[in-house]
Amino acid sequence: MSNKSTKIHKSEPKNTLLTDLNDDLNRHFYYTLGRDKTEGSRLYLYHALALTIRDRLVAKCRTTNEQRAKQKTKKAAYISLEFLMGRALGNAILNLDLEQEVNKALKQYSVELENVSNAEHDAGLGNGGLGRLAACFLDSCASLSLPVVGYGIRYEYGMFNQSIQNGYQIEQPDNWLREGHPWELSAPEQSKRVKFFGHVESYTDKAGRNHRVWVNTQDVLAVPYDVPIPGYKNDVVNTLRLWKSEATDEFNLREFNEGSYSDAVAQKNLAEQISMVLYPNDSSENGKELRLRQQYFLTSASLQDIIDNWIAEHGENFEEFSDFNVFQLNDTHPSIAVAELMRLLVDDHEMEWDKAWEITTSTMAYTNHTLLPEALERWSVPLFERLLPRLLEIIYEINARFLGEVATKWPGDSDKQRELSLIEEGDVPQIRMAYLAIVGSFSVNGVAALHTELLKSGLFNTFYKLWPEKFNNKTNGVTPRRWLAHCNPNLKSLISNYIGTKWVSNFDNIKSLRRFYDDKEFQDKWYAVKKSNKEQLVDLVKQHCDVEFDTNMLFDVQVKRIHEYKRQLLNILHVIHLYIQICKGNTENMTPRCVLIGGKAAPGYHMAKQIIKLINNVAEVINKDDRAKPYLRVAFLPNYNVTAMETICPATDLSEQISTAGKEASGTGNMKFMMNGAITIGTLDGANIEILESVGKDNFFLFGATTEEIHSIRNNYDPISIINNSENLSAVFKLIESGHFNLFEPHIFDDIINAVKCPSDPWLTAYDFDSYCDAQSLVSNAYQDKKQWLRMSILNTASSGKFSSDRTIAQYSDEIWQLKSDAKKITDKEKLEKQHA
Ligand code: 26Q
Repeated sequence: MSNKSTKIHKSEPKNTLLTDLNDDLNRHFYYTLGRDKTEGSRLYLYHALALTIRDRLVAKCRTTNEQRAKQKTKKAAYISLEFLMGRALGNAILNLDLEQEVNKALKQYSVELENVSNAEHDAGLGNGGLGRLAACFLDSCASLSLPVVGYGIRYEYGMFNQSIQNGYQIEQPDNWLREGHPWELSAPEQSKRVKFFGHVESYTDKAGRNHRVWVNTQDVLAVPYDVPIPGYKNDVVNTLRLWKSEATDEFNLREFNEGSYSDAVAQKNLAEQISMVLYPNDSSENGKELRLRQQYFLTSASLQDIIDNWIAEHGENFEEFSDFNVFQLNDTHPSIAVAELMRLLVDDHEMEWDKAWEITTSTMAYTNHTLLPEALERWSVPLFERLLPRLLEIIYEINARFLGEVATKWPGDSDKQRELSLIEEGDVPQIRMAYLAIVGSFSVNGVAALHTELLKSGLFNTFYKLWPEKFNNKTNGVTPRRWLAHCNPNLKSLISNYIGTKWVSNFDNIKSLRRFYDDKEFQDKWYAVKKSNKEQLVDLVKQHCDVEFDTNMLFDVQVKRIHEYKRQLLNILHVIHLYIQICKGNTENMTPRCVLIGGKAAPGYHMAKQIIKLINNVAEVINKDDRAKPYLRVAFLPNYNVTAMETICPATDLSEQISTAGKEASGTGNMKFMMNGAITIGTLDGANIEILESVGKDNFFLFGATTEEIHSIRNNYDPISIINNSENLSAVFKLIESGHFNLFEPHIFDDIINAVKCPSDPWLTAYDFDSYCDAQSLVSNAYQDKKQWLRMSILNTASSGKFSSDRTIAQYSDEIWQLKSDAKKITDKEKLEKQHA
């Protein structure tokens, strides 16, 4: 799928051979896979259909690459340790506009597309928001016809599978490749070598120039696997290139020849370990050597790939390199790219330092995704020195020159030097990766308006003073193809019947729905769609949680990674509050609710795991209590993932976005729910603020302390007196402390209780409780006015235009990457071809 391979084959088969999808499906089923109808299992049909679709993707990918090679356009590389792609089949069928043909072809096998699609494993190569954002971005880049390549790691094991035993999270490996991955094509001939360990030597060449050489290294091979990324009905197919690590041949041979077979095998294992498993987003995993090896492996292989492609076209002339290339670093995870590009240019391509620095700082752009200081990556200098000795030298050199600049700006200010240095002093000095990313990039962006403001005024304030022009905001978005058109087909049809189909590729158009928010007939249809989506979720919850949800009740949903700042705890405290009201008989006028919570806790995150246990125990008590049944049902959905969200967000009435203000950089689940007509209950945090601005305060349930208030609250925060002064919260605590939810498991919730009661509780759970309950009663009242709720629901979808990742990517492209869309040229070319035919 790369440019190179397309040049070789002069007599490739004509695309026109791929006309009859039915024939292709049969051919792949009977011949490629060697099956016959009696063995027509779902899995084989899935594979046959995937190969059928893949053929079409490969053909379009080739045309896309050929066009771009001719046009010599600027390209962006989106470098990310995570791409949370989910399933590919349904998305590809939608984007290639093959729904009808596929349904027709499947008739002969007497199966529905949905059943075939269910055989696909999620590509779970990410933890959560950051990884899924990368996947939405790829969809938007292809749909906007932008030349963007994704670079990531082909993890053998993705995000762990979660099951629940006795209320506790159990992690199981996600062997997602076991049954084959039909979407990838490997290109071993384009493998790259990545160096590790060894040491650095110097020599002076004949011209008297000093060189540093990194020698005696242990090399690992990076083998590319390309995954096609189709644009929406535009014939563009971009590429996601995922690297797999393998041992180099001579590496094995050397050990083997020395008679040490087991050492050779051990070395091979060490090399293959690099792409073995995705790291969970877990503070206990910080500083792990294997993670640094993954980061360098991805970065080095990807930069080499881009430079090799450049040299194939331009030779060793890098004059125009930065006019044609830009790199977007998805958080600090690949930020070693700054030093690696310097190394490749200076050491391997013999460029002067200043010239190389000019290229680096005009091609690197960095996106920050967190405001939590503890989440900022640091690597110990001794580890770096052992693993990547040449890169450490380069970082020292970058730092020395940078601190020179700092001294010019703030002469004699040694505090500033210490504050901004890429190296943090201490017993074991640490490299501050975010600082390396800022110093080496021409653009630094946050992912929501508030987040960017907080970066500028807080975490990166001094850098902002030094280089205000680098800082910019790019509010996140999600792709309306997967998150509305694909996952909510009934709503897609309803919307299209009223406003036409343009909204799928131009999501601004969704605002035309506003005209119908008060239209009785439209409302009735809207209601019917939501109801049928809720039926699907009822089935899912029944199957995976063994809890009966009822479509007449309010579906109140919080699904996301489990983290204290996201405050699943606040949610469950409110559930307990409702339960107390039921037990007291205060049920007059109570709105019946089904509360669904789902998400994974990092394996080493004790508190998050305790919260899962509490949710499950509370659910068990409430669901067993007949008094609660008409009013309240609670379920914890195990193994929340992309595919589960595709059933959850179309069925949700109320979207819980309740993080402590100033902690959630953006959030993207909030956008998926909004698009599907859920109403948000949320704090003024991350992109919630922009959602509220778009939909208006009458269509959003706002509560909680603001970021500014939080600073002053912290100074004399006294949660115990807050609890004592709140009738509701003290009742909730009394019930938990009585052991009502852990009758035979004494003290298991003590940590949680103490955390909320602690004056230094960073998440201010007790502080926001009453305000949250007030907002929840407004929700309950609003839901009883069915017509009013429908109006709000329609207005939420109609106001979600801004939250399309197409808008986000257009801004990245215009304001950071400066790419040109090749949409028009490709269409023109196709027109010409058609004329010739
Ligand atoms: C770090 C060190 C070692 C191992 C793993 C990690 C690690 C891995 C993943 C650290 C962080 C992540 C992921 C972070 C993430 O998903 N952040 C979310 O990004 C979204 C997209 O911008 C935002 O919407 C969310 O607010 C933000 O939390």
